Amino acid sequence: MTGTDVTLDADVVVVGAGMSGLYALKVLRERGLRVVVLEKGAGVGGTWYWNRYPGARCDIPSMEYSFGFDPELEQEWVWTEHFASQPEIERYLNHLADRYDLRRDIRLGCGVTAATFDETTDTWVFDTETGDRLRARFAVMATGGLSAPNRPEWPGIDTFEGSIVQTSLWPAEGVELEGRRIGIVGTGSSGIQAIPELAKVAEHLTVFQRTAAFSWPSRNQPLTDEQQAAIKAQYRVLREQQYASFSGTAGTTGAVIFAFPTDDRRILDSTPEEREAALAEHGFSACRIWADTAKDLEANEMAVELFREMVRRTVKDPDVADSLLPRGYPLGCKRPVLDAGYFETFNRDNVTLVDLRKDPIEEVTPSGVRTAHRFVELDVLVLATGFDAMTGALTRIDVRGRGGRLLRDDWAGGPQTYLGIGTVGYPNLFICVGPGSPGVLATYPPQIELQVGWIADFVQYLVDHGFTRAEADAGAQDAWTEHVNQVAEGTMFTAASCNSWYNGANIEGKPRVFMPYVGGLPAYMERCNDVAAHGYEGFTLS
Ligand code: N01
Repeated sequence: MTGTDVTLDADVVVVGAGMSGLYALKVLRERGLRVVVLEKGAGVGGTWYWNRYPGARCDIPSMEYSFGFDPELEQEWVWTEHFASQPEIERYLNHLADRYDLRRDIRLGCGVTAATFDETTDTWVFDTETGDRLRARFAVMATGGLSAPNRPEWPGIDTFEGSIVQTSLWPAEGVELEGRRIGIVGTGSSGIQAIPELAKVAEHLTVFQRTAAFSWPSRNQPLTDEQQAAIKAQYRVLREQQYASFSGTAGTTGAVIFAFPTDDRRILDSTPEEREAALAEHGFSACRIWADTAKDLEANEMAVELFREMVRRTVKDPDVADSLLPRGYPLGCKRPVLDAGYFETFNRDNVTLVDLRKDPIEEVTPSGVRTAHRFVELDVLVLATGFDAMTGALTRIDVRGRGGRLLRDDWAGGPQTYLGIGTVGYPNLFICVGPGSPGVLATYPPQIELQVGWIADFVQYLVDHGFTRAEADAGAQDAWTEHVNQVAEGTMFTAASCNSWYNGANIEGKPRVFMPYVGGLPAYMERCNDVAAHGYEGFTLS
């Protein structure tokens, strides 16, 4: 059997039916290709299917966190808030699946356990949890950047007799929370969104915090008909602004979120009166208006002090406030968080903060959590403990390339990609919004339209030209990886004190490598388009 006479179940298997997978199916099918999507979940939506914890919502304005490929769709769809909630986004993605007749090619409850490249036929063989086995020419990995949950392994965790739930695996049937003693571990975006909602229903909520976070009030509001109509009247212009913007977001359509530097005011040159005036005018955002905080650690620390001051002014108990002050890492190192009354929640009588830096978790027992200094009885333990980001979803699958090599082993020292899309040793496998692409740093729908659209063009090119194999070159991959590292150098993302999921520091044993491309979406797509214009240089086609 050769590359051309093998029997295929599909031309392309797409792994994952989140935003990338749905869009990949649509555009690959439009190119006349037979596509099958294999999805682990019982529904479509990816992130927006799994993360249904109380308070889950997007922190990108809904009018921009949506696809622009179909002007009719964007005119018809009605968003109800500036920042859409999880149920609304899940409905939107289900609507997409119906509107574009995608479901007939999606197999739900069909998680991929292994993908193996067959060198004799230049095809991929996919094994699934259901025992199904499929063969396709191309693998499009739409597995998501934040989809491999991180579950801590405290002693006794499996003995807990109450409900233990992970925010990113929240059961569709819900969790009994009303009047319960709830504990939550983790104060990243997920925890910070869940905490105010859990506090409203819990008999008592105990927040176990390891690292105090930066979070800003989202000022979310309903989106009025007038606001929506005004945006829709100029939607094409807005989309073009998004595609051309650094982070895929025009940022003109949401509630007022952040202040940004608008001039060259330096905090290092500011007077105490000027900083006080900034606090009075901008509140929590006062730390963000200065031009010198992005690369200068001393300036950054002064800005962080403004943030801390706002926490002290908001949280009534000085000891609790002190524990909530971010320390030891710079502003801008981690993904900013938007909240709805997060710091105010610690003024409630039914909320307790446990500062794990002073009082670490020692074990979980059948009835609660024991720390060094106390025992907290719980009915429900919520884990908002994050993800093995950017690589975890891929390395948890047994992906075997040429010569039986395993992706997990090849990436043991950190991910290596060409354009974030291809990786040496794994021909015909293309990664959506992967490490080495803007990925988690740019708004997904516009980024996906551009990047997954590029992948679809590439696949079409290969088919049209009769190529059965495309693999990234080692030289091109090394040069790209070096470029990705070089662009991130000197930013707060790579500061020595920055421990984040962007660089793998949140997962024990994970190599510390900064993973996304911080050069911005336009520079990234320019490079991808240039590669395409030169016959996909950097890939060997045969
Ligand atoms: O995860 P995180 P997340 N013991 O990794 C703590 C996107 N998102 O799910 O910082 C005790 O940020 C950990 O502590 P530390 C968004 O891109 C978006 O909240 O490692 N604590 C941290 O506090 C976001 O950045 C939206 O010391 C432990 C927390 O758990 C990304 O997803 C909403 C621990 C994990 O925070 C990830 O956010 C939600 C342990 N063993 C998510 N292990 C919106 O659009 C971990 N922690 C708004």
